Amino acid sequence: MDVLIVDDDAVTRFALCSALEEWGFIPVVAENADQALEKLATETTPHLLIIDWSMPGMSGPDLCKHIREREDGQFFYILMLTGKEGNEAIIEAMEAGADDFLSKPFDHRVLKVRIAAGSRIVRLEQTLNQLASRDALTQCWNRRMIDELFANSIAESTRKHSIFSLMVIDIDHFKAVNDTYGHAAGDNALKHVVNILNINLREYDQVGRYGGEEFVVLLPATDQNEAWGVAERIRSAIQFQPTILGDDRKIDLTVSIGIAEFDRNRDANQSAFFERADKALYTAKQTGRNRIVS
Ligand code: GH3
Ligand code: MG
Ligand code: MG
Ligand code: MG
Repeated sequence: MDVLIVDDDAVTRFALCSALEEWGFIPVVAENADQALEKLATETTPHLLIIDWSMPGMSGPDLCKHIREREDGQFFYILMLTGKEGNEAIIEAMEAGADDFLSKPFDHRVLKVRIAAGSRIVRLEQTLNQLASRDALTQCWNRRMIDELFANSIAESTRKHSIFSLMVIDIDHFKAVNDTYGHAAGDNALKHVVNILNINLREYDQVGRYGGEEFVVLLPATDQNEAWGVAERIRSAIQFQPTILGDDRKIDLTVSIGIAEFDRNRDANQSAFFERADKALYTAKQTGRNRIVS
């Protein structure tokens, strides 16, 4: 687990780094609040923070307030490690948003157990996040999360005038799969489909399970023609790569896909845009399945 150390004193930073490494953490260092905020904006955002009080520029308590006021909903566990001591300092630090408080000079064994307590909370938060955002069966985004990502994509596309396409995928005659092979085999087929989606999509495309056997894919920076190419790759991969069951039986599947490219002038809102892709999917079903319609 990454731990961000924010302290203007090089000796303290060095002591904390070596202690944290010894305890199995990965230390990330910042000399002031600005550097700390930069480190929090990176991809491997540390969620456990040790923050000094007195620093040039923004103080530790002000940095705590700043982090708590961010709107991105991320959780950070903050231990304030400071030369200050006494109840007034504890109250001020924790009112500013710190989760814990320790005075310098600190006892290494005390810091170790405090950090262990913080890392338990960070892990719990990560588990909760995972449960709240992922589909338990396939591990792709759940409906709540893909809806949120979808709203963000539309906002970004509107703001930046960037292109963005949407794909709605529904497995054909899936009820018959359950009826023929059983519900557990049907579950395996759903996982297999999500694997194929992940293999055939780019890293920044997002897959969500929208309903039982229906998936939504967000394709940033993709126009309708490119989306069609991606959809065709997926359609054909699913048709020609059956799910292999443990007893060597195979489940052949096909999917129908509706695609639409976001058009600010035409799509009044998120649901109007979704509606266009969903209508295309409906047409794909009506005209024979195992096909793409835009
Ligand atoms: P269509 O080609 O028109 O989409 O037909 P369909 O049979 O796929 O569609 P329908 O909506 O009638 O049936 C969907 C089926 O998906 C019914 C339901 O039992 C199955 N299903 C939904 N969620 C799950 C799941 O989590 N696991 C399994 N095994 N089956 C599921
Ligand atoms: Mg200091
Ligand atoms: Mg279906
Ligand atoms: Mg369906």
